[in-house]
Amino acid sequence: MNLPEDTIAAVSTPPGEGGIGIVRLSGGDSFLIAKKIFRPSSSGFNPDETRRTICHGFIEDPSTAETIDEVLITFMKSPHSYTREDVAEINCHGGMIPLRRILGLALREGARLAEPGEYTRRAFLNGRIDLSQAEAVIDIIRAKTEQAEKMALMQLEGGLSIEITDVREAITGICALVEAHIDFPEEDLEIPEKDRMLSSIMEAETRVRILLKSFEEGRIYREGAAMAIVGKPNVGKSSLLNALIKKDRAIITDLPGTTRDVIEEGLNINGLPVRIMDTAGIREAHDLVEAEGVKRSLGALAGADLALVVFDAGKPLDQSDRLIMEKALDKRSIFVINKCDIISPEFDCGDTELKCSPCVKISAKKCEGLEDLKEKIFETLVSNAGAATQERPADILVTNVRHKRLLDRALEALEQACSAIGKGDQPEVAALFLRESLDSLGEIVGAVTTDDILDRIFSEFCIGK
Ligand SMILES: Nc1nc2c(ncn2[C@@H]2O[C@H](COP(=O)(O)OP(=O)(O)OP(=O)(O)O)[C@@H](O)[C@H]2O)c(=O)[nH]1
Ligand SMILES: [Mg+2]
Repeated sequence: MNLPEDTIAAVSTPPGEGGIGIVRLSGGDSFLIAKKIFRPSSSGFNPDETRRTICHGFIEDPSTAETIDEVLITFMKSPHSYTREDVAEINCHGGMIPLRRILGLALREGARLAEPGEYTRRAFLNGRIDLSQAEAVIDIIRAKTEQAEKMALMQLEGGLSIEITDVREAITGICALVEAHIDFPEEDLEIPEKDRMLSSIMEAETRVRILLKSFEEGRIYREGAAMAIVGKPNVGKSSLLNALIKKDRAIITDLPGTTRDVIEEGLNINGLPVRIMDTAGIREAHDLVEAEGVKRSLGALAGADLALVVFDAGKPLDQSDRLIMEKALDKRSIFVINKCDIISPEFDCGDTELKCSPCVKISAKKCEGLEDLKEKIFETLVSNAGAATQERPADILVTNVRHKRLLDRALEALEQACSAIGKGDQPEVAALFLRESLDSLGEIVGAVTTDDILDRIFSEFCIGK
């Protein structure tokens, strides 16, 4: 990897009209280029003398002396900038024309157009942040929920990097021990030493497993959740869908077996994107179409993060209800007792079977109890997702798929190293696996990396970041 030498420029604000637009220059010549196209409004302007300074003035085309725009320029001297290089940020009016013309002048005076993510790539190459922190920058820009943004910010603050670096150091120590034995093949490992190695590797495995678990916990915030409404026919599933999305989306009739297909709609619950699926009532099908509908209901249930199992309070619980409870047994579910406006004296809300999951009483028809239900949905879906646990502080959190894959690989390699030592294989074998785990973990923070990996990561950024 070569350290960058040239000076780059790009528009760093999104396209379209805005109050302010920013053209950003970074690199050794950025002050020089900015000064060529800038006429300061007061004398005594010398950005080279301070770490950071803001100057007011005008952008002028040096070849024609035409004024392009009135601007403020922030000059940040290396290393006191985002990229650790000299950076000049030109704040102009936020229209396409001034932005394009100022960028054009910067390019004409010697800058090169920045590639996507190149500023952040430079911040990484110049050692200001590591790779996982650079990736957190993309996640912050793309976050769709407040919680996802909070998680990415924690990653930017470096908790994950410190943990990974720490685990790598521990593995390096074990690796040194194992490699010491490569030079003395005739000496077998002594039992206590072997046990010590094994327990150190297992300790590293545990730390990697904790990180992997945090990825699963945070998934809902990144991707949203899928929620299936299931129950026997006519309990009010479609009525519930319509009530939740406040639209007359699904057909409602008093004939059991009205819904035949899975009907999907999106809903935002406290900032969490939830895909709701209304499904066909589950029962012994009466015809081919209904049979297919029931199959799809079960498919939707299987793929959902949460099941709303709906019961009709107008009738006592029966065998069909129990069958559906059973099918949802291995799912996170909420029992929804619907039609509470016409609750039958035979319906027992205190039924022990209803105690297996959180239970909410509603009337879909009268739109009652829906706020309670939404609260419960949110609670159940995100119960402590990403929060600190006994084994993990809140700021050590894996949110990125690339990191998850590398952690999977590292864990597998550690397990193989353990088994090689356990079986009494040549120490070279264990050393090889330990090195592999070190490399995988190193790729997360960028300690081990190639231009290829960097290209792939930074191509996901927008230009100007
Ligand atoms: N009184 C009362 N009736 C309701 C309530 N919710 C739904 N219903 C009625 O129950 C009947 C069935 O409602 P749907 O929403 O079609 O029930 P479903 O579970 O989707 O039925 P299928 O699609 O056939 O499985 C309709 O007549 C609704 O008006 C409620 O909260 N109170
Ligand atoms: Mg229906």
